[in-house]
Formats: sequence, structure tokens, C-alpha cells
Amino acid sequence: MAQSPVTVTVTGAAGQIGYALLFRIASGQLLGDEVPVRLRLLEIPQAAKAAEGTALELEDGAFPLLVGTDVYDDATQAFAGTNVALLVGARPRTKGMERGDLLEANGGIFKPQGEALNGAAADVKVLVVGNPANTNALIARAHATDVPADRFTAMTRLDHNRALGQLAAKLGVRVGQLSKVTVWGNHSASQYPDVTYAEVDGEPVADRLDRSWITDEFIPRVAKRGAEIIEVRGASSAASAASAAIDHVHTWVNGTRENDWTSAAIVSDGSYGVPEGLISSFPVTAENGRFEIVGGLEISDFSRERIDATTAELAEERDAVTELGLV
Ligand code: NAX
Repeated sequence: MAQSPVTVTVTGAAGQIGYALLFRIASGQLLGDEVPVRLRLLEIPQAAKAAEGTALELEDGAFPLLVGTDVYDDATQAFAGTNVALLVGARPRTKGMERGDLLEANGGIFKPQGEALNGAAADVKVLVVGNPANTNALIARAHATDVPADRFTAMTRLDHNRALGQLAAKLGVRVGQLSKVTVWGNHSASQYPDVTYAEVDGEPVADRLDRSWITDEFIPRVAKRGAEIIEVRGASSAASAASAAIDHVHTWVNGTRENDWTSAAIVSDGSYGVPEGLISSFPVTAENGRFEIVGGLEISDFSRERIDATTAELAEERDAVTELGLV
């Protein structure tokens, strides 16, 4: 029997990540090459026409799995009955903007989108990409009272993929040979990319990596890679961010490899000293459409210090949006 179409809503659809993302979803890379997809593009009214243009191009792509594309400037309509919600559109920090202003401006986006997500399908999965991603996810979750907490995630898969890329280059192996790399915490420069448990072809590699490379090169390079891309490319990461969003949802739906894990920011259950309710990146496995935090990892003092620092930043952001009445 033919599978019924899955509805995927992408916000910020006319932006640069949206443009890189939509064609990959339409080609079947998000959910699998046998799953028909119906796309919904949500934009602000000023950018809806550009999104209409992308919808025309999607039609011209003649994607066998694409059932159709609709453009909206209203979140309630765009999320009604949706199965996968990719929240990419956000308010960037502009010159002179304080952190509080940024959080408030994004609260103005993610609060109503959270409310609108109450009308999504019972199985909805939400990925927040728009920055500050973890805290925007926290805001949306607080207002989507009908949606179970475990459906809210924020994207640290790009950081995870960046960590894999750097480690593979250092060891002279393919990314596919690597497993058990983790990114902890916030999608910000405070994140902690962790190679303590990393393996190549199932063999631990921590002993082959000297501490100064980890501390002085690997961690800062991964954590500040976004700035490096802007410096070199002249624009922020787009195709790699879209690729990571595809990976995140594909893993969530289809599961992680055996003897491996990935990184995703999910609602903390209190594991590893991360306060319950914070949306923080953990090592996670996925099975039957659910993420689960990898339990029982021994945390060294070196790691503890870094996990605590990024967790403290997330707690500060949560406190700031609580004060602003956004959660
Ligand atoms: P762009 O500025 O190219 O596009 C953003 C789009 O969002 C615009 O078309 C805008 O009209 C739309 N938008 C704004 N408010 C909206 C709303 N209320 N509803 C629907 N659409 C709305 O940004 P782009 O480069 O595509 O980046 C999008 C977001 O991803 C940014 O917040 C960016 O910081 C964030 N990123 C997150 C990453 C992550 O790993 N979590 C990495 C890449 C990226 O930096």
C-alpha cells in the first residue's frame, strides 16, 4: 500500500538555509526515499513572495516524492496537522542589539509559533535551527502545552558534524569510520565538543590525541567554526546547516547506527548534572522515533568543567527569558 504523505513545515523558507534545505527534503533525504512529502513554507509577509518563487522551483525539480508545496505567512495555518516542523526563521542579532533584546525579539517569533504547534499532528517532531536555538526551543516548548516535551529539539548536529570533520582530518580517516563523538550544551561558543569516547572502526582513539590539540585547536575550532565560515565565505553557514538539519531529523526518524550515538539538544531529564527542563545537547541514540540520552558515561574533571560552563550559559538564557515572561 502506498504510504500517505508526511507534512513538513519549514519556517524561514526564503532564507539561505531554507533554500538549501527544501530541495533536499523534496528529494527524499529527510525521511527516506519511499516517503511522499507535502511541503509547507512559512515566511513573514515581506518574504512570502520569495518563498512562492522557491515553490515554483520545487515544482520544476520534478521530485517524484513531492506531493505539493504551499506558502503561508500565518503560523497556525502552516503548522495545522504538520508532522515535522523545522523552525529555521529567526531574528538575527543586529548592530547595537543587547542579548536581552535578541531574546525578546525571538520570543516574539517562538512564542506564537509554539502556540500554533498545538495544532500540529499528534506525532509532530520539532527541530529549532534559528538562533539562539536552544532557548528558542525552550520558548516554543513552553507555549506548545499540548505537545509532549520530548518532541522539542534544537540543532547541535552541525556542531557534531563539524567535530567529526575535524577529527577525521586529524586522524586521516573517513568520517564514516568515526563514532561516539559528542557535543554537549549550548549551540554557542560555550559548547563542549568531546572526543573522550571517540572511536575509529570501533577502537578508542583518545590515547592518540594529545591534550593540547584537543584544548587549543579542536575545541575552539569547532566551537567557533560558525565565525570562521563567515570570515572565509562572507556569509554564514547555509548548506552545511541544512545538511545537519536533514541528518538530525533522518536520525530521529530512522535511528542511530549500532554502537554509535549522535548529538542533539533535547529536554534534559537531569542527566549529567544538566538541570531538568533545559534544552541542552547530549550524546543521544534514536530508536523508534525517540531520542534517548546515552547513560552511564564517566565524566572526567576536564569534561565536567566544560559541561558545567555551557550548562550555566543555558541556565542564564532560561532565566533571562523567564524574566521577560517568555516561558
Ligand atoms: P536568513 O536571514 O537567510 O533567513 C531567515 C529567514 O527567516 C528570512 O527569510 C526571514 O524572512 C525568515 N523569518 C524571520 N522571522 C520569521 C517568522 N516569524 N516566521 C517565518 N519566517 C521568518 O538566515 P539563515 O542563514 O537561513 O539562518 C536561519 C537561522 O539559522 C538563523 O537564526 C541562524 O543564526 C541560524 N543558524 C543555526 C545553526 C545551528 O546550528 N543551530 C547554524 C546555522 C545558522 O547560523
